Formats: sequence, C-alpha cells, structure tokens
Amino acid sequence: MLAYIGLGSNLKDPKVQIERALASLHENYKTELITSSSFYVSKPLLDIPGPNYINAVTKIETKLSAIDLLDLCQEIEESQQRVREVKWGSRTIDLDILLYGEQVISNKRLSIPHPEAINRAFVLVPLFEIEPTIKFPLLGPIKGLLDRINKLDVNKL
Ligand code: ROI
Repeated sequence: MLAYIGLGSNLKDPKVQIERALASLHENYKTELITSSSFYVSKPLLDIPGPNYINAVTKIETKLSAIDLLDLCQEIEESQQRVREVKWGSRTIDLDILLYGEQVISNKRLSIPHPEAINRAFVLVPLFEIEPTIKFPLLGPIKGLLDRINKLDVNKL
C-alpha cells in the first residue's frame, strides 16, 4: 500500500528529530521510504507561542495495515520522547498518517484522510512537492485544496 505521512517538530533540534523519524520508518521491515519532501519552516499554527516548526511529508510503501502503521508512528513518537504537555503544545516529534492508499477510515483511533491536513499549508505544500497530481478521497485533487489556503507562511528550509 502507498501511504503518506506528515512529520513535524519544534523542539530539540527539529531537523534531527525528523531525520531520525524517517530513518525509523525505513528500518521497519514492512515499510520502505519512496520519497521525502524538502524540509519546511513555519510558525506554530494559530500563533500559539513556541519555536518555529519544521515539517516534511514522506511517501512510503508499506505492508502494514493502517492501524499497525499508526502503532508504528506512535512507537516512533514515544522512542523520541515526545512531550505533550498541553493540546496544541510544542512537540519533539509528530507523525500523522495523511493518506493510506485511497481508503477512507474513520474510527476511534484513526481518521484518514487526516481531517486537518486539507487546511494546513505545512502539510499540503510538502505533499504537493512530492505528489502534485494526487487526489484526496472524497475531496479531489491537491491543487484545488492548495488554492483555498494561504501558503505564504511556509518556507523551504
Ligand atoms: N504548527 C506548525 N507550523 N507545524 C506543525 O506541525 C504543527 N503541529 C501541530 C500544531 C500544534 C497544531 N501546530 C503546528 O500539532
């Protein structure tokens, strides 16, 4: 299955955190990294105080089910000592499954496509870089989604 994962970090050397998480995904024997976007810098969403974020998106080929992929992402977050003091707070690393093939999934643990992805330039801009013709299930081509949002606040590192 092809899947796309969004990565974000704004603590403890964000670039290193994202590189480490990408390496961990690749180390999983059921998962292979196909392409990763450039790294992008942005301010915390909603101007919540905190250091700037670095974000990237990676395309993977995986034999894991969606829920097993979520478990893997959460294991990686834990192994990098993610701290989550408050909702929307700073974090060492965040991995979100954006898309899992063309599947639509909605249960207690998972919502795919990721419901916030389509509103976030720090997700859509790097995804567009690596997959400019991708279509979101139910929502259509990424180009149309990108045109609705402000991209000014996301810059290549
Ligand atoms: N803001 C930016 N710029 N990048 C993120 O990855 C990010 N992640 C979050 C919140 C706190 C919503 N803000 C973010 O989870």
